[in-house]
Parts: sequence; C-alpha cells; structure tokens
Amino acid sequence: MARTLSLPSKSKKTAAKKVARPAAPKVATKKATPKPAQAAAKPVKKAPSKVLAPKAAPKKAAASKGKAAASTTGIAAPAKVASLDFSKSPFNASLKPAQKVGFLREMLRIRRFEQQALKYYNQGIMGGFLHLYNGQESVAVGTASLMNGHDEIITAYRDHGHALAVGMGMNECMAELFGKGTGCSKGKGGSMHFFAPDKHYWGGHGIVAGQTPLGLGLAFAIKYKKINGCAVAFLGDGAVNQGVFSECLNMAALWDLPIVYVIENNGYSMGTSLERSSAVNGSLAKRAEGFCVEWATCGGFDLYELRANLGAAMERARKESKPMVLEVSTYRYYGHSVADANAKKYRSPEEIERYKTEYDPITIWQNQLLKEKVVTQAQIEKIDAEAKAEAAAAAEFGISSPWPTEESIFEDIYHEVDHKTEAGQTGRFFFSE
Ligand SMILES: Cc1ncc(C[n+]2csc(CCOP(=O)(O)OP(=O)(O)O)c2C)c(N)n1
Ligand SMILES: [Mg+2]
Repeated sequence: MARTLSLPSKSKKTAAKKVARPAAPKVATKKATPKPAQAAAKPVKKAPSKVLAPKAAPKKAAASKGKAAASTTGIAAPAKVASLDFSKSPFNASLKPAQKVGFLREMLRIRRFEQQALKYYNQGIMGGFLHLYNGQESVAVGTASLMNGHDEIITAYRDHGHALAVGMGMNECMAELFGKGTGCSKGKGGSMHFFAPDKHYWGGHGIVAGQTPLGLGLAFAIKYKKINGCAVAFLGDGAVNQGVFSECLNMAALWDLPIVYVIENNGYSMGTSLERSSAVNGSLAKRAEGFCVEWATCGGFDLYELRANLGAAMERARKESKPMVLEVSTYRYYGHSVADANAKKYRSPEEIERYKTEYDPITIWQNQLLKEKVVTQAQIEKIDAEAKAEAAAAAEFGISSPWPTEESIFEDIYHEVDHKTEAGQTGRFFFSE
C-alpha cells in the first residue's frame, strides 16, 4: 500500500512540533506488569512483548497526560507517571547509604567536568569535537555501579560520562580534551576517544554503531574464556539504524553471547528526531524480536529504575549467556556536539527546559536521597563544591600539560608495531593480554 510521506513543514513553529520529543517513554507504559521489581529480576524468556520494568501508569492515563502537555506547551515530554518503587528491586534493596551518596558524587563529577570543558571550548582554548553527556549521567553511573569486575563496557563518541564513571581520572580525561600528551589517549584521540581497558572500558568510538560489533567481540571473548561477566555496549537511537547493529543481533542470538545492548534513547540523532528517523516509532528495542533477542525498555532518569532493569539484564547475560537489548529513555541538554550550529532549531527551548526541571537525573537522585535522609542539603553542596574544584584543577592540569611530541605521532597506530608480542604478531587478542 502506498504511504504518504509528510515532510516537516518549513514554518519554524510547526517544525518544532513535528520534531518534538518522541514518545519512547510511552513504550514503557505499554504493557504494565504488576510487580516491576520481580519482573526486572526475571525477564520473561522470548516474550519480548513484555517489558521488563514498565512505568506504572495505565496506558490511558499516560496518554491523556501527554495530550494535555502537548496542548498547552506544544512539546512532548515523557509521560509523568506514578513511579514504581524500584528501590526494592534486588539490585537496590541492599545498597548502603555510602554507595548511594557515591552515585550522586559520580553524577556531579561528570556534570562539573563537562561544564568546565564547555567553558574552555567556548573560549576557543579547547578544540576538536565535544559531545556533552549532560542530562544522561544516570545511565553511565548506574551501569558502572553494576559492573562486577569482569564485565566490559564500550560506547560511542558521547563517552565522558562512562569514562569517569568507571574510574578514569579527571586529569587524564581533561588533558585529552585539550589534546595534550598527558591525556588518556596521549592527546591523539580527543573527546570521542577516551579509553581505559584496565578499567574494563573500551572507549570511545566515532563511527556510529562501530562499537556494536566490537562490543560483541568483547562478549565473545568473555564466553570463550569462560569469564563470569558480560559486555555492555551502548548505542544511540540513531545508531540503531546502522546495518551492522542488525548483524550483531543476529550473531549474538546465534552464538548466545553475553551482551547487553543499551540504547541510550535521547530522542535525537544529531538534529533528527526519533520520529523522523525510525519507521518503528514506538520502540527501538522491539526490533530485537526479529532476531529472537530479548528486549525491554525503561526510564533512565531515576537511578533505581535504571539499576533494577539493567542489573537484571546484565545478570541474565552473565548467568545464561544470552544477549538482550535494553532501551533507556534519556535526554541530552546540549546540541549534538558543542559545535552543533543547529542546536536550537530542531527542538524548542521549552522542551529542553522541561527535561531540566522535571527529569534531571541528578535532581531526582538528590531528592530521593534527601527523602531517605541519607544525605543533607549541606552535604550535597559540599560534594558539588568538591566536584567543581576537581574539574577546575583538571582543567589547569590539561592547560599546563605539554603537547604530544612530534616523534609520538607514529606511535599507537598499529599495536603490532608498538608491541612485538605473540598476540601482536598472530592477531589473537584477548583483552589486554
Ligand atoms: C557511520 C557514521 N555515519 C554518520 C556519522 C555522523 N554522525 C555522528 S553522530 C550521528 C548521530 C548519532 O545519533 P545517536 O546514535 O542517537 O547518538 P547520540 O548522538 O544521540 O548520542 C551521526 C549521524 C558517523 N559518525 N558515522
Ligand atoms: Mg540520540
């Protein structure tokens, strides 16, 4: 049957409406299961129509709420629903107060790090690309908090948050942004290529979805070496459309590889909204069905929710050696990169503001911890001040560090050239052996 293509109108006003935030969270409300915490712990095998941890509100309520929001502001934000108590999930119930405060510290460190970087980028002191993760911090921090010491993670170019969350130092990361020789990639990688295999972090990749087969390789190695771990490969909502991701899903299912693909659905790939880039608009994770891969969706704004769902997915991957796709709704506050000249054209300021005020993962977590009385406002301010000071010191370090030497330009291109090891000569690499 012929399909009518409706192109976005040229009128700015209408265009803003057309490209408004996609309805990913609606997916989460699609099939509510009565006991989310348990459901999160035990995903239903080969029953992709059941989401792991849907938001609580019945479909009707969520839809009417979204409608109301659209009619008054012209923007679509995630449906606000009564949140389920993910704090009782097996992955959260035994968390110690110090761990919870630690998550807050990590999220604040990422945010302050990036704000420092933005300052110097805008002054022209820092160059290259700068893809900020502001607004998505809970996803990286939640993931790192679930890693068991044998899990491996890999992501795309929006990689600062994951790097700091796994324990990379602010100095080496900031110096990398300044292109200095003291940077984690010796100043030759920049923002998109943070890398720390010793911390089970495999970067930092600029080719959209290029990390998805590499992540599969990590999962293959984990299985081959009989390691009690899993691989987690992050990708964006845009990357899902790359053919290689489909190849990965097929191979992951065929070989029962222990990998969780986490789609960080922030609603946009560069300036293209999800509704303009995906024929399957309701859910990206649902595509996994075509490959007999388990899938689920969850909100990524609340750390408890993220940990409950991702924790279950990772545990399943480790225990059963099975792949899974988890789509997480999230939002980025800045443009695609700081150099994104169209940053203000494809979404309205009201939309961004709404996410900042209602869905900010740091604010949500702070409020949660205040409610639980595991932290005071004064302690939060102290942690934040420390994060700001650390980021400022890291910037100083980066600025005052030396440039890479001219001779080093030919180093770190081919592992085989730099390392005359057997692995280097045979091509049989397993992690950093
Ligand atoms: C193979 C390839 N095609 C195109 C690009 C240009 N590009 C860089 S980022 C991007 C959008 C990706 O969006 P998404 O996957 O949603 O990730 P996000 O930026 O939202 O984190 C595109 C098209 C690229 N880097 N690689
Ligand atoms: Mg995106």
